[in-house]
Amino acid sequence: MIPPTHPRYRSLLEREKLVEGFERGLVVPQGLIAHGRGEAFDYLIGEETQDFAVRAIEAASAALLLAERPVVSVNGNVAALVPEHVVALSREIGAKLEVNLFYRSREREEAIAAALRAWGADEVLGVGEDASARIPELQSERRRVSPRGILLADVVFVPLEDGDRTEALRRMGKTVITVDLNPLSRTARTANITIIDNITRALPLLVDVVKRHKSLSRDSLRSILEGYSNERTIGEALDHICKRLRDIASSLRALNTCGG
Ligand code: PTJ
Repeated sequence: MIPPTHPRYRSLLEREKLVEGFERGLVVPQGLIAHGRGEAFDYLIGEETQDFAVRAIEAASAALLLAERPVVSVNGNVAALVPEHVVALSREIGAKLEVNLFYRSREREEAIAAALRAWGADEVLGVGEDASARIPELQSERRRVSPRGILLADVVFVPLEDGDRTEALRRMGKTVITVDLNPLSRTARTANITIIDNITRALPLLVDVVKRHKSLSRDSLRSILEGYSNERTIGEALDHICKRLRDIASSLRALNTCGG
C-alpha cells in the first residue's frame, strides 16, 4: 500500500496498476519496460501537461469529432492504466473500441475486452475471429485488425503505439492520433497528431475537451484542426526539454558558486 503522502505517489500508483495488469494477463513484460521509457521522458518534461500537449489534445478532439468512422485502439498498457477513460472517450465521440496488440494472444484479447466491459463498454472489436483483416505490409500477428473497426476507420486513436504500425496506418490513408511521452519516437514523428504527455493525464483531459467541443460547429472544429502542426508540437516539446535541463543545470551551478 503506497501512502498518498509519498512525494512520488502518482508515479508509484501507475507502476502498481501496470504490475496488477501484468498479473491479470492484460500487460506483457515488455509493457513494463515501455512504461519505464515513458517515465524517463515524463521526468524530462516535468511530469505536468505542457501547453504543446494541450494544443495537441484540442486538435485530437476536433479530429475525433469530425471523423465519420473513428476507432479507439486499446493495448495492454492502456487497458491497465486508463480503462475508464478510453471507454468514456469512445462513448463521447461515438467511436468503436478495438483491442489491437503488438504481442497478440487470444487470452490477452479476452482479458482486455473484459476489463473494458467492466467499465461499461458494450462492444469491443478485435477479439478472436473478429481480428480477421490485415494491415498491408506488416508481418505476423501484429497486422491483424477488425474489418468492422480499424480497417474501415478514417481516424484512429492509437495511444502508445509502435512505429511500424503507425507508418502502415498512415500509408492506408488514415488520420493517426497518438499519445507518446517520447517526442523522438517514430510513432510521435509519423502520427498526424501526437499528444506528448503521460496517458494518465492526457486521457481525462481529452474526454473533458471533447465534451466542451461537442457544442462547436464543424467549421470551428475544422479551423482548430487546420491550425495544428505536429512538427511544431514536436519541436516545442524538444525545446521545452532543452530549456528545462539548461535551467536546472544553471540553478545547480549557481548553488555551487554560493557554496564556494
Ligand atoms: O499490449 P501490447 O502487446 O500491444 O504491447 C504494448 C507495448 C507498449 C509493449 C508496445 O506497443 C510497445 O512495445 O510499444 P513501444 O514501441 O515501446 O512504444 C511505446 C511508447 O509509449 C514509447 O515511446 C514510450 O515512451 C511511450 N509510453 C510508455 N508509457 C507511456 C508512454 N507514453 C505516454 N504515457 C505513458 N504512460
